[in-house]
Amino acid sequence: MVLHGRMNIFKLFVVILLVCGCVEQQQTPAANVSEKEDAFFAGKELTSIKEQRNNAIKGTQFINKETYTLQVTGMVNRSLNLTYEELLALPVADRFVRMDCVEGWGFDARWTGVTLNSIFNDSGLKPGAKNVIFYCDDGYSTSLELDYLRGKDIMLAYRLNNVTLPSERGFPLQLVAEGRYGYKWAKWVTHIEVTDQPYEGFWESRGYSNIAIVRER
Ligand SMILES: Nc1nc2c(c(=O)[nH]1)N[C@H]1C(S)=C(S)[C@@H](COP(=O)(O)O)O[C@H]1N2
Ligand SMILES: [Mo]
Repeated sequence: MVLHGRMNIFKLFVVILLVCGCVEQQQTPAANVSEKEDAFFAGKELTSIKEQRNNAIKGTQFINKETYTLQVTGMVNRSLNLTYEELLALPVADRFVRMDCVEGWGFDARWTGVTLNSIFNDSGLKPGAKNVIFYCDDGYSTSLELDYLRGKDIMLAYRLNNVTLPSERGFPLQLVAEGRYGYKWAKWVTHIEVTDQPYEGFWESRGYSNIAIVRER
Protein backbone atom coordinates (compact mmCIF):
# COMPACT_ATOMS: atom_id res chain seq x y z
CA MET A 1 0.00 0.00 0.00
CA VAL A 2 2.73 2.40 1.05
CA LEU A 3 4.75 1.37 -1.97
CA HIS A 4 1.77 1.89 -4.23
CA GLY A 5 1.31 5.36 -2.82
CA ARG A 6 4.97 6.17 -3.44
CA MET A 7 4.71 4.82 -6.96
CA ASN A 8 1.84 7.18 -7.66
CA ILE A 9 3.85 10.14 -6.39
CA PHE A 10 6.82 8.94 -8.45
CA LYS A 11 4.61 8.68 -11.57
CA LEU A 12 3.28 12.16 -10.88
CA PHE A 13 6.84 13.47 -10.76
CA VAL A 14 7.68 11.78 -14.06
CA VAL A 15 4.59 13.31 -15.67
CA ILE A 16 5.48 16.79 -14.31
CA LEU A 17 9.06 16.44 -15.55
CA LEU A 18 7.87 15.37 -19.01
CA VAL A 19 5.37 18.21 -19.23
CA CYS A 20 7.96 20.79 -18.13
CA GLY A 21 10.46 19.35 -20.60
CA CYS A 22 7.98 19.65 -23.47
CA VAL A 23 7.05 23.22 -22.64
CA GLU A 24 10.68 24.24 -22.42
CA GLN A 25 11.46 22.64 -25.76
CA GLN A 26 8.56 24.42 -27.43
CA GLN A 27 9.71 27.77 -26.13
CA THR A 28 13.29 27.47 -27.35
CA PRO A 29 13.28 25.75 -30.75
CA ALA A 30 16.15 27.90 -32.02
CA ALA A 31 18.39 27.69 -28.96
CA ASN A 32 21.54 25.64 -29.06
CA VAL A 33 23.09 25.28 -25.60
CA SER A 34 26.50 24.40 -27.04
CA GLU A 35 26.82 27.82 -28.73
CA LYS A 36 28.84 30.42 -26.87
CA GLU A 37 28.36 34.07 -27.65
CA ASP A 38 31.25 36.33 -28.66
CA ALA A 39 32.29 39.23 -26.39
CA PHE A 40 34.40 41.01 -29.03
CA PHE A 41 34.35 41.28 -32.80
CA ALA A 42 36.56 43.25 -35.18
CA GLY A 43 38.36 44.75 -32.18
CA LYS A 44 35.14 46.10 -30.68
CA GLU A 45 33.27 45.15 -27.53
CA LEU A 46 29.83 43.61 -28.04
CA THR A 47 26.75 44.04 -25.88
CA SER A 48 25.87 40.60 -24.48
CA ILE A 49 22.52 39.26 -25.69
CA LYS A 50 21.01 39.28 -22.20
CA GLU A 51 21.84 43.01 -21.91
CA GLN A 52 20.27 43.78 -25.29
CA ARG A 53 16.68 44.88 -25.09
CA ASN A 54 14.06 43.69 -27.49
CA ASN A 55 10.76 44.92 -28.68
CA ALA A 56 7.82 43.33 -30.49
CA ILE A 57 4.18 44.21 -31.04
CA LYS A 58 2.89 40.71 -30.20
CA GLY A 59 5.71 39.08 -28.23
CA THR A 60 7.96 36.28 -29.41
CA GLN A 61 7.11 34.27 -32.52
CA PHE A 62 8.33 30.68 -32.67
CA ILE A 63 9.16 29.62 -36.21
CA ASN A 64 9.90 26.02 -37.17
CA LYS A 65 13.03 25.96 -39.33
CA GLU A 66 12.00 22.67 -40.96
CA THR A 67 8.89 24.20 -42.54
CA TYR A 68 10.08 27.83 -42.81
CA THR A 69 10.63 29.49 -46.18
CA LEU A 70 11.51 33.05 -47.17
CA GLN A 71 9.29 34.13 -50.04
CA VAL A 72 10.69 36.66 -52.52
CA THR A 73 8.07 38.17 -54.82
CA GLY A 74 7.04 41.30 -56.73
CA MET A 75 9.25 43.05 -59.26
CA VAL A 76 11.73 40.18 -59.62
CA ASN A 77 12.42 38.03 -62.66
CA ARG A 78 12.01 34.83 -60.64
CA SER A 79 10.03 34.46 -57.43
CA LEU A 80 11.91 32.50 -54.77
CA ASN A 81 10.95 30.31 -51.85
CA LEU A 82 14.16 29.81 -49.89
CA THR A 83 14.43 27.23 -47.10
CA TYR A 84 16.53 27.87 -43.98
CA GLU A 85 19.21 25.52 -45.35
CA GLU A 86 19.25 27.34 -48.70
CA LEU A 87 19.66 30.70 -46.94
CA LEU A 88 22.61 29.38 -44.92
CA ALA A 89 24.24 28.10 -48.15
CA LEU A 90 24.35 31.59 -49.72
CA PRO A 91 27.51 33.76 -49.34
CA VAL A 92 28.01 34.84 -45.73
CA ALA A 93 28.12 38.46 -44.53
CA ASP A 94 29.60 39.08 -41.07
CA ARG A 95 29.67 42.58 -39.53
CA PHE A 96 29.76 44.70 -36.40
CA VAL A 97 26.64 46.89 -36.45
CA ARG A 98 25.00 49.07 -33.81
CA MET A 99 21.22 48.93 -33.40
CA ASP A 100 19.42 52.05 -32.16
CA CYS A 101 15.75 52.08 -31.21
CA VAL A 102 13.91 55.36 -31.67
CA GLU A 103 13.10 55.23 -27.92
CA GLY A 104 16.76 55.97 -27.11
CA TRP A 105 18.25 52.56 -26.28
CA GLY A 106 20.63 50.57 -28.44
CA PHE A 107 23.38 47.96 -28.50
CA ASP A 108 26.49 46.83 -30.37
CA ALA A 109 26.49 43.39 -31.93
CA ARG A 110 28.03 41.01 -34.40
CA TRP A 111 25.61 40.06 -37.15
CA THR A 112 26.04 37.16 -39.56
CA GLY A 113 23.70 36.46 -42.43
CA VAL A 114 22.86 36.76 -46.10
CA THR A 115 22.81 40.02 -48.04
CA LEU A 116 19.79 41.11 -50.03
CA ASN A 117 22.19 41.56 -52.96
CA SER A 118 22.86 37.79 -52.84
CA ILE A 119 19.14 37.09 -52.86
CA PHE A 120 18.51 39.56 -55.69
CA ASN A 121 21.36 37.95 -57.67
CA ASP A 122 19.20 34.82 -57.72
CA SER A 123 15.80 36.47 -58.21
CA GLY A 124 16.85 39.29 -60.55
CA LEU A 125 15.18 42.70 -60.30
CA LYS A 126 12.79 44.29 -62.76
CA PRO A 127 13.62 47.80 -64.02
CA GLY A 128 11.77 50.50 -62.10
CA ALA A 129 11.83 48.63 -58.74
CA LYS A 130 12.16 51.18 -55.89
CA ASN A 131 11.21 49.73 -52.53
CA VAL A 132 11.34 46.44 -50.66
CA ILE A 133 8.60 45.49 -48.21
CA PHE A 134 9.45 43.11 -45.35
CA TYR A 135 6.52 41.08 -44.00
CA CYS A 136 6.89 39.30 -40.66
CA ASP A 137 5.28 36.31 -38.98
CA ASP A 138 3.61 38.49 -36.31
CA GLY A 139 1.84 40.68 -38.88
CA TYR A 140 4.48 43.42 -38.57
CA SER A 141 5.86 45.01 -41.73
CA THR A 142 8.25 47.73 -42.81
CA SER A 143 9.91 48.86 -46.02
CA LEU A 144 13.21 50.31 -47.21
CA GLU A 145 14.50 51.86 -50.42
CA LEU A 146 16.15 49.44 -52.83
CA ASP A 147 19.07 51.87 -53.42
CA TYR A 148 19.88 51.89 -49.69
CA LEU A 149 19.61 48.09 -49.38
CA ARG A 150 21.83 47.48 -52.41
CA GLY A 151 24.28 50.36 -51.80
CA LYS A 152 24.95 49.45 -48.15
CA ASP A 153 24.81 45.73 -48.95
CA ILE A 154 22.25 45.23 -46.17
CA MET A 155 21.84 41.74 -44.71
CA LEU A 156 19.20 39.52 -43.19
CA ALA A 157 20.96 38.02 -40.16
CA TYR A 158 20.58 34.46 -38.89
CA ARG A 159 23.30 34.74 -36.23
CA LEU A 160 23.77 37.31 -33.45
CA ASN A 161 27.08 37.59 -31.54
CA ASN A 162 27.98 34.30 -33.24
CA VAL A 163 25.05 32.27 -31.90
CA THR A 164 21.88 31.26 -33.75
CA LEU A 165 19.48 34.22 -33.71
CA PRO A 166 17.24 33.52 -30.66
CA SER A 167 13.48 33.19 -31.19
CA GLU A 168 12.72 36.37 -29.22
CA ARG A 169 15.13 38.23 -31.49
CA GLY A 170 13.56 37.16 -34.75
CA PHE A 171 14.59 33.61 -35.60
CA PRO A 172 15.23 32.71 -38.34
CA LEU A 173 15.92 36.18 -39.83
CA GLN A 174 16.22 39.79 -38.69
CA LEU A 175 16.98 42.64 -41.06
CA VAL A 176 20.14 44.51 -40.04
CA ALA A 177 19.11 47.98 -41.20
CA GLU A 178 22.41 49.78 -40.54
CA GLY A 179 21.98 53.49 -39.87
CA ARG A 180 18.18 53.22 -39.59
CA TYR A 181 16.09 53.03 -36.40
CA GLY A 182 15.12 49.74 -34.77
CA TYR A 183 11.62 49.70 -36.25
CA LYS A 184 13.23 49.05 -39.65
CA TRP A 185 14.98 45.94 -38.24
CA ALA A 186 12.20 43.49 -39.17
CA LYS A 187 12.25 40.24 -37.18
CA TRP A 188 10.72 36.84 -38.11
CA VAL A 189 10.84 37.92 -41.77
CA THR A 190 8.84 35.49 -43.92
CA HIS A 191 8.27 37.41 -47.14
CA ILE A 192 10.00 40.20 -49.04
CA GLU A 193 8.23 41.99 -51.86
CA VAL A 194 9.94 44.26 -54.38
CA THR A 195 7.76 47.13 -55.56
CA ASP A 196 7.76 50.47 -57.38
CA GLN A 197 5.16 51.82 -54.94
CA PRO A 198 5.70 53.70 -51.66
CA TYR A 199 4.76 51.64 -48.57
CA GLU A 200 4.17 52.50 -44.92
CA GLY A 201 4.77 49.73 -42.40
CA PHE A 202 3.38 49.18 -38.89
CA TRP A 203 5.07 52.11 -37.10
CA GLU A 204 5.43 54.26 -40.23
CA SER A 205 1.65 54.26 -40.73
CA ARG A 206 1.39 55.40 -37.06
CA GLY A 207 3.44 58.53 -37.64
CA TYR A 208 7.08 57.42 -37.53
CA SER A 209 9.43 58.56 -40.31
CA ASN A 210 9.55 56.24 -43.29
CA ILE A 211 13.23 57.10 -43.81
CA ALA A 212 14.18 56.55 -40.12
CA ILE A 213 17.83 57.63 -40.40
CA VAL A 214 19.52 57.42 -36.98
CA ARG A 215 20.53 60.89 -35.76
CA GLU A 216 24.18 61.41 -34.84
CA ARG A 217 24.67 61.08 -31.10
N1 LIG B 1 8.33 41.37 -36.68
C1 LIG B 1 8.66 42.41 -35.91
N2 LIG B 1 9.84 43.01 -36.09
C2 LIG B 1 10.19 44.06 -35.33
C3 LIG B 1 9.33 44.60 -34.35
C4 LIG B 1 8.08 43.94 -34.16
O1 LIG B 1 7.25 44.30 -33.32
N3 LIG B 1 7.79 42.85 -34.96
N4 LIG B 1 9.71 45.68 -33.59
C5 LIG B 1 10.75 46.56 -34.15
C6 LIG B 1 11.30 47.52 -33.18
S1 LIG B 1 10.34 48.87 -32.79
C7 LIG B 1 12.56 47.41 -32.67
S2 LIG B 1 13.27 48.59 -31.69
C8 LIG B 1 13.39 46.20 -32.98
C9 LIG B 1 13.90 45.55 -31.74
O2 LIG B 1 14.76 44.52 -32.14
P1 LIG B 1 15.51 43.61 -31.12
O3 LIG B 1 14.51 42.70 -30.50
O4 LIG B 1 16.50 42.88 -31.95
O5 LIG B 1 16.17 44.51 -30.11
O6 LIG B 1 12.65 45.22 -33.71
C10 LIG B 1 11.90 45.74 -34.75
N5 LIG B 1 11.41 44.63 -35.53
MO1 LIG C 1 11.77 50.33 -31.68
